[in-house]
Amino acid sequence: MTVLDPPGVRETGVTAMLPSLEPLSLIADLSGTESLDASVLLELYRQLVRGRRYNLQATALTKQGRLAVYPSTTGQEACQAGAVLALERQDWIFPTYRDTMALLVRGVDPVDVLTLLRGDWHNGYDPRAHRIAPLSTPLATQTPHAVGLAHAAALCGDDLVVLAMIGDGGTSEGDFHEAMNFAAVYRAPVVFLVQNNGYAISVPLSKQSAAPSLAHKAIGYGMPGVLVDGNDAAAVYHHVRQAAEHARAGGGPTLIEAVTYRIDAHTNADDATRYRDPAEVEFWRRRDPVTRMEQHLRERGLLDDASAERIRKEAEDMAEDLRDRLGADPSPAALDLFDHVYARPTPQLDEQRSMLMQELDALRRTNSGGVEEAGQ
Ligand SMILES: Cc1ncc(C[n+]2csc(CCOP(=O)(O)OP(=O)(O)O)c2C)c(N)n1
Repeated sequence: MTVLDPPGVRETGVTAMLPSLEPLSLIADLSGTESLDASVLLELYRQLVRGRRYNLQATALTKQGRLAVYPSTTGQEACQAGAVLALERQDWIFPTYRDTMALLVRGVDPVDVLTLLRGDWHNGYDPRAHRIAPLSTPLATQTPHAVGLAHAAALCGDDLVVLAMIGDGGTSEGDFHEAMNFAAVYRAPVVFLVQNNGYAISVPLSKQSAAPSLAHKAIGYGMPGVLVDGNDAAAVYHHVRQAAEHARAGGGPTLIEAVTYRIDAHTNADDATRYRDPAEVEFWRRRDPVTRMEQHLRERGLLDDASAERIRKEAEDMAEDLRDRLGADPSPAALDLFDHVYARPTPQLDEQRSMLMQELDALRRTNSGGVEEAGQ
């Protein structure tokens, strides 16, 4: 596979000021990824195809009014698949709103993945069962949580690593800096994965950070920083796995910057043509992570037409099932509102619950029809 050109590092002369043993490794060769098992590469490809189809389907559902909001990862699938497949089953993931494909790769039901973005239940999946924290909409708040869980696990002697996912814009938040510092000082078993997709909504990276790369930020905290081609699933897999093994062995955290691109708008509520040049989008389309992996597998004789078709069909079936099940309108019961506030309801909540119950009963008596269902 080819590496990214350009690698995303600006020539600012800052590199010259780094200590000679600077911990940043610029990923400019293929070492490590070439030795990956064929089964790993094929699974990466399967997840890329599935993720791309899921992105298309979720975007279509927003247009049909079936999904309130969807932050697409079209173009970023290699980061999502590579990072999650590199983890062990017991490892935790702390995702942002954009990382729904990561949940899919972990095995969460696609409908449950989208529940929050549909404006339905507050969280569609059980975080403990899947070892995935809720999707975080406030930027970077998930990073100190990720470090806290990792540090607690280390104190308890639990063998687990935490993947803290964040966007390039999120790295400007105070929470991110506190999380990085705490993780480095306590050698918490965390892998910070920054998906640098070039923009924080309409704000380009050049207005976000003056650092030569986001991976360089690791240096100030005293942890290794790695800059990786985020459109190369094998490279992301390899480097996240290395960082996770380093953390698992007690080596502490690593910051990985995966350079990628958000092909779609920020969400369905955004018009990216107002701030992006079509030529730039075209540049990145030519570096599509799905076609790159397919080409690589075909060149190595690891993929033929029949297996490509089988993988495509599996992704199509997933999309059809998602369409069918998300097409049904949810019918939440009004009183469930009170069931998920506190483990033990407060007297005030009990009082409000019975008030609502009485109102619904009264409505039901005067209007024996549609309202009755809402109160079920
Ligand atoms: C604390 C906070 N401030 C502002 C916002 C509004 N906001 C939502 S997404 C976003 C851009 C984030 O960009 P980035 O971190 O690069 O992630 P991306 O959306 O590109 O994946 C902003 C500013 C927010 N959600 N939380």
